[in-house]
Parts: sequence; C-alpha cells; structure tokens
Amino acid sequence: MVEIPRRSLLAAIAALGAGACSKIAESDTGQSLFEAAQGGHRALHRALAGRQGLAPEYAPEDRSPSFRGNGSVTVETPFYKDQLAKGFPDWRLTVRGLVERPLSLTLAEIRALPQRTQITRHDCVEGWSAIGEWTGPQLAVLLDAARVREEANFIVLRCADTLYGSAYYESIDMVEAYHPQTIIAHALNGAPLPEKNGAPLRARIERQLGYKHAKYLTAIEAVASLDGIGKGKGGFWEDHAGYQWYAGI
Ligand SMILES: Nc1nc2c(c(=O)[nH]1)N[C@H]1C(S)=C(S)[C@@H](COP(=O)(O)O)O[C@H]1N2
Ligand SMILES: [Mo]
Repeated sequence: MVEIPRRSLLAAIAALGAGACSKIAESDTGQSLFEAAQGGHRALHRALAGRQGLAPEYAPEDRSPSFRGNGSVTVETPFYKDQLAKGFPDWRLTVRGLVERPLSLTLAEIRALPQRTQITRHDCVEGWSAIGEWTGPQLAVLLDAARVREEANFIVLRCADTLYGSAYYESIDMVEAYHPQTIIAHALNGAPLPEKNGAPLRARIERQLGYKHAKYLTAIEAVASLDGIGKGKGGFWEDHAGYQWYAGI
C-alpha cells in the first residue's frame, strides 16, 4: 500500500557524504538508516523525515471548497444526535490510562487551552485528498496536563461511532503523539467541526494517512501495549482490513 521511496533514501545517504560512514554509525540518523536498511518502512520514514519533520502546510486560498466526509459520517446514537442538536454541552473527552491525573474535559475547556491552527492536506488510501484548516490544542498539551507515565508507549484514540459493528479506534506512538502538528481539532475552516468530519472532536495526525485521523473522539488513553485493544493491531482498519499501523505519508 505505501511504497518505499527508494530514491529518497539514496539521496539521503548521498547527502550525508560518502566518507562519513563511521560517524553515521554512531549518530541517531545513522542508526535509523541502518534500521531502514533492515527493511522496516517505519524506520525508513523516521530516517528520512526525522522525529520532528513537519507535514507541509498550505495557504488559506489552497483550502478545498468542500471537505468530504468518509467512513462514518455520523454517530448512530440518541445521545450523539441530541448533543449535536444542542452544541455538545455534555460531551466529554477523557484522558486516562497510564496517567497520573486523569482528565474529563468539556468542549469549552478544550477551546480555552492554547490553540494551534494548521492548513494541511488529508490523504485517504481510497484515492482522494482534501486541504483543510484545522484548529485545536496540541495533543501534547493534554498529555502533559494529565501527566503521562513513563510506561506509556502508545496513545489510543477512542471514538463514539461503530463501523460494520465494531467501535472505531486508532493508536499512535509517543513520537507522533507529541509531534507539534498532532492536534485535537474542534474546528474546520474556522467553523465548528461539521458532523460528517467528526464533530465535536477529531484527531489530526498530519504525517499519516486519513484512517489514523480518528473522528468523534471520546477518550485518549495512554497504554503500554496494544494487546487486547480491538483485535490488537492498533486500529479499526488495521484490525479489519490489514492496513498498516504505521501509515506515514
Ligand atoms: N471515528 C472514525 N474516524 C475516522 C473514520 C471513521 O469511519 N470513523 N474514517 C477514517 C478515514 S478512512 C478517513 S479518510 C477520514 C475521513 O475524514 P473526513 O470524514 O473528515 O473526510 O477519517 C478517518 N477517521
Ligand atoms: Mo480513508
């Protein structure tokens, strides 16, 4: 599904300089390149993008005139429909699991945190893309407020909807969780998130494919392992269709 960008790897190695091999071996980049050489797509991506590489951001005029809804476009529960009609006064986002201080946040509290706005391109594996402007707090802000414990290796994103009878969920590693462009968005193009795009809250994981961007968020859970969550593969599409857990673009 995701092609390994061979030419980019070669260019990256060339850029490091032919005579630098012994130094490379001792550096982080070198370690990543050696891991990449062993064939892991994830290590390869890290080697090329770096831990803090940013997804491209766009100008306001680049925004798509409409941002389609895909997968679930609503949540089929009376509670959701009622909250949607009222502006989600009783919606809560909980931050739980391996944290010192579990949180239960209202939308007003989430909007009162420091905000980040970013215009990015969403790429769905089904073959469409759209550019949108997303606003919300960085996930890092929520994780720091809840004081994530050292044993946590993954962040699980829990959703309110079910698709083909199973709860939608996703998960990311701590590098992606603390990435500056990983935000919990409550607005799209300056307006509250539309129903079809995950109202009231959805994740933006800008360096990864569309299915990682969990909509209709109810909880953020810090865990040590993905065993026993869903079918153990780290996400709805990973469990049900064999999509890759690491969906780096
Ligand atoms: N909760 C939930 N999140 C989800 C999905 C879903 O069905 N349910 N679909 C995913 C997929 S495959 C894509 S491409 C994007 C679509 O986001 P959009 O509806 O805003 O276009 O949401 C992702 N997040
Ligand atoms: Mo998708």
